[in-house]
Amino acid sequence: MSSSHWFERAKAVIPGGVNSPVRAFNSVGGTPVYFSSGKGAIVQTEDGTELIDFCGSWGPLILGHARDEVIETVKKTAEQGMTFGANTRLEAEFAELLCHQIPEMDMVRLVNSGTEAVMTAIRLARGYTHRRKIIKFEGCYHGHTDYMLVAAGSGLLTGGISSSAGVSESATAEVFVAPYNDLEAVQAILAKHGDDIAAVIVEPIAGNMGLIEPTDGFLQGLRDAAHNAGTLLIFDEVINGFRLGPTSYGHMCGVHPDLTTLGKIIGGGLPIGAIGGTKAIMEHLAPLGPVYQAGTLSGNPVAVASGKKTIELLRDEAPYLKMEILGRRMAKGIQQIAAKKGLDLHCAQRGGMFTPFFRKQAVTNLEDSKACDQKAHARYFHHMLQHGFYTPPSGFEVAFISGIHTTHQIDAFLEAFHQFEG
Ligand code: KE4
Repeated sequence: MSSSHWFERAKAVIPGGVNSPVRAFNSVGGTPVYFSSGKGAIVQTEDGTELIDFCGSWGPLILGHARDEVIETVKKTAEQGMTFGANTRLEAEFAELLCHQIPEMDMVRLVNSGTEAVMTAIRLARGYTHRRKIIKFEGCYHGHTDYMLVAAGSGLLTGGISSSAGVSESATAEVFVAPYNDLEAVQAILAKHGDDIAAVIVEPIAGNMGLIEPTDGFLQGLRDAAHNAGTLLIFDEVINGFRLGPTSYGHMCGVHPDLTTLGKIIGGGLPIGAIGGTKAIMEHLAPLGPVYQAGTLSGNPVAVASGKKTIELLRDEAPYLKMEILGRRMAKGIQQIAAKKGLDLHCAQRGGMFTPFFRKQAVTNLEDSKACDQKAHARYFHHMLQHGFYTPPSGFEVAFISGIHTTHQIDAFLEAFHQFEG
């Protein structure tokens, strides 16, 4: 049965036929591709085709699909029992590993998604500071908690909406939004409302309006401004965590947030999220402290085993230089081909992450990203798909090169891109 067959069946019983809006191909058009299996960088589809995958399930698959050692440990763990709702040694071992890899984290609490991690981090910041208001950035996406759905990125941008119906005014009234990379805007908000701001939350490297890096001094500036205002700084590293090194981006760049949220990679492909921070803050979480948070499947052995094995492999193999080299080869190749063809395109890249922005100038914030030619992106997406390459079906996302992709696959991508006429 084909993708369109399954899409028609799904639409009858799942809203929009998808369990997450970005998969609906709304911004690129056409019928969403149904995957049937994956191994390494290759996926098979229900249409009997094979694709080289540069979406990687939106980030978790830094080791590629179905990495043998991860599958092995998941199978073995599951055979011992899927979940207990009681403590397991695995949770302690995984928490020790995460805190070892991210030295700024004294403690960590596991949850089941990035959204849950952010929701908990915000509640913890409010409980710890006894303040209410939050500062976030336009185009950053922090999951679908009510008050984070303001000028959010990812699927909201893809769907052309900047916030969601069903979110109460009171929830969003407590959120200030600043342009990404605009430190002065943050300083102005803190100057006026500082003593009521619980936290500033930011993606240290933005990945939900396409790939946008922080300008020099932006993150340190946020760190200093938050500290001076008695406000917590939260790095949402659901994408960035373990993406550029076997640790957090905060540890790598030397700007240490008060709280870090994690997800995606730390689950190795299974549902997971985490909040980590200093003991002084984290001990405000129940059952020790007054900030409540809970989850039936939080820290379940199967997801933890998958994540722990993934982090151990990243620690031991450190495929990061390889991903940087392949990422630069990709971005440089795309840039050179676009220039030859006279295409207005700027390819952002960091490590294994890249986004071809369909405009000439560099992109530093949401306004720039929205000014890109999304129709050209859609044509690029379908051209690459027809040539056997799966990239994120949205111009407001990041494509991922994993530790398993090869130079040959990058060159094959570039060869296909060379035939793209814009
Ligand atoms: P989840 O609840 O989807 O696990 O994580 C939410 C989240 C939080 N923070 C950041 C920085 C994120 O990027 C995300 C989720 N990322 C999107 C794609 N960029 C998930 C894809 C989807 O919504 O299907």
